[in-house]
Amino acid sequence: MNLLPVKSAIATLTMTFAAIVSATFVYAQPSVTAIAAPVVSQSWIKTTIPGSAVSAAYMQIKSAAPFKLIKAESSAAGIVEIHDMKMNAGVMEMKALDAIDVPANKAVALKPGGMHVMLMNVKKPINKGDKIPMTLTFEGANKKTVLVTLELVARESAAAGH
Ligand SMILES: [Cu+2]
Repeated sequence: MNLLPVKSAIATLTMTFAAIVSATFVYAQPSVTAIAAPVVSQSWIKTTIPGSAVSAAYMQIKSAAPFKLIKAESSAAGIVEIHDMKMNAGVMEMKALDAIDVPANKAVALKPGGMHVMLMNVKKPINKGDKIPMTLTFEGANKKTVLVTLELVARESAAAGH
């Protein structure tokens, strides 16, 4: 019999907690939708050269709010990294980047000879017209991340390297 008041106290607490949670949720909802995810266009991926298990993906990224591209993943490759290429003493050098800055309203181009998403340990040859899935993780100024999924169509590229 003594348990009854305790139980109802718990019930009251639970209800209060639920009210707080739903109030927060309602408040948070508009701010989540206010920051739109970056828009990726003109995306494509290079066909693999026979005997080679590397490829590179290119695209244009544009966003109304500042973001950083912090990660790229694809089920088609064992390793996916964000790379940049620079001429160093007459030699093209490639290096891994931690992130690519995407400023507000300024298109960022990943293109042959420049920044690219590098795929290594590609699981099977990528042929012309193949569709390769990719997921990009962008981090906003608020440190929240958004995922953008792509389907990259494979194209042959005359450009050497990546
Ligand atoms: Cu590379």
